[in-house]
Amino acid sequence: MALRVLHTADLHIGDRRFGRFDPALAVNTRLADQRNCLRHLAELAIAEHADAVVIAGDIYHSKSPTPAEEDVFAEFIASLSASDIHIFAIAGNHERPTARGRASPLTHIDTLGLRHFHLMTDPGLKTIELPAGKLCVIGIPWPLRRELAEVGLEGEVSDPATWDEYISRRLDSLVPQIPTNSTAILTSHLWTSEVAGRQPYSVRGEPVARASTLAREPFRYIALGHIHKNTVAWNSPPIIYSGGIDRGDFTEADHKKGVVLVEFDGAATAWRFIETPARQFISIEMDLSGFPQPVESVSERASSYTIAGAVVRIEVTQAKGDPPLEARSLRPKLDNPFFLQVVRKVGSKDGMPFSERVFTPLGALEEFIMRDPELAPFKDKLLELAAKLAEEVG
Ligand SMILES: [Mn+2]
Repeated sequence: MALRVLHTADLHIGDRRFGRFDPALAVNTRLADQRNCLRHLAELAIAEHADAVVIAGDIYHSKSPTPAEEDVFAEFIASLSASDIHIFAIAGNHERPTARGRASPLTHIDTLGLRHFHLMTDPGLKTIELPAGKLCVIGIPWPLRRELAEVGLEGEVSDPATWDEYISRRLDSLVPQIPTNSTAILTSHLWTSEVAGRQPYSVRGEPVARASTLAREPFRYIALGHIHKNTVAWNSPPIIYSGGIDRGDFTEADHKKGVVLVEFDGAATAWRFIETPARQFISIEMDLSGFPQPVESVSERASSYTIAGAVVRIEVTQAKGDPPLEARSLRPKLDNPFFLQVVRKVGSKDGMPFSERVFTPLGALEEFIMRDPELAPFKDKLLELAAKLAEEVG
């Protein structure tokens, strides 16, 4: 009988980027995207007869999620446990409190003592009995500086070797506790040097381990979180970042988002990536210098994309004196984008852009208000008051 585990991470429930504040529900519209992806994930786990779901950290986007955000995760836990699917979770950097003993957004769920919910707030190990055999999960949450001393380390956090040694010492004490005849998995939230080396920026003192440090006997699979792009860091045993389940920004426009379904059948480990219904992000760049009808030019180009329901960024370069491309004139010409962002670059005579955006003081205020979901519903009133104020001060 095969044992099946669904690996996910970086859910970032409560990430509000590219959403709008919905005054009726008092939530950001992106929360519905996160709920949608999680519902899809629960349905997938049930349809694929998963025994367990492993969440490798960053369930929430912040350490203090709102009640509506907590409800999205509660619904996920409820639908899995109702289908007898276990959930293993560790905290990522977004939700792990830096002070020992302080409650995380996951603490209260753990306190409920649900039979199917297994939280590892600190490095630890949990074993459950399943019809297909014993499943043992070692969890190492996002490592904190204060934990270095717990394993007798005083190294420099900017030195990757310090973090690698930290992970190694944690595994030295945890691995011998793995029960015999169990299928063992490691889950953690951190960089791996194999992946960090491919990044255009350094890991800046963040926790990092070598894949070879993680790839210990008897681990059959290593479920990682922190990198939002689905990435295979090591082949045997598989060390994989599932990546997030929804897109967060334009750097992920071309990434496939999804989860990893792992199957342990006897001595064999097989896995496959399954896509989630992530929000589409579309970025269109155009040089419209000297074009008399920028709205028409952009809407014509946009017609070759599926704009409906997408987060759309239009980046145009215009010449000084061109009729400025404005989002409010463009929006009605587009097929119902979920979010529209227009970025104008104005070129000088020699064609070199000298300014990213052109703002009047009130225009700048409007931009500021629209970026804040709490302020956005009161935009008109705030702008009216600001205009009065501007008049008064002359
Ligand atoms: Mn993270």
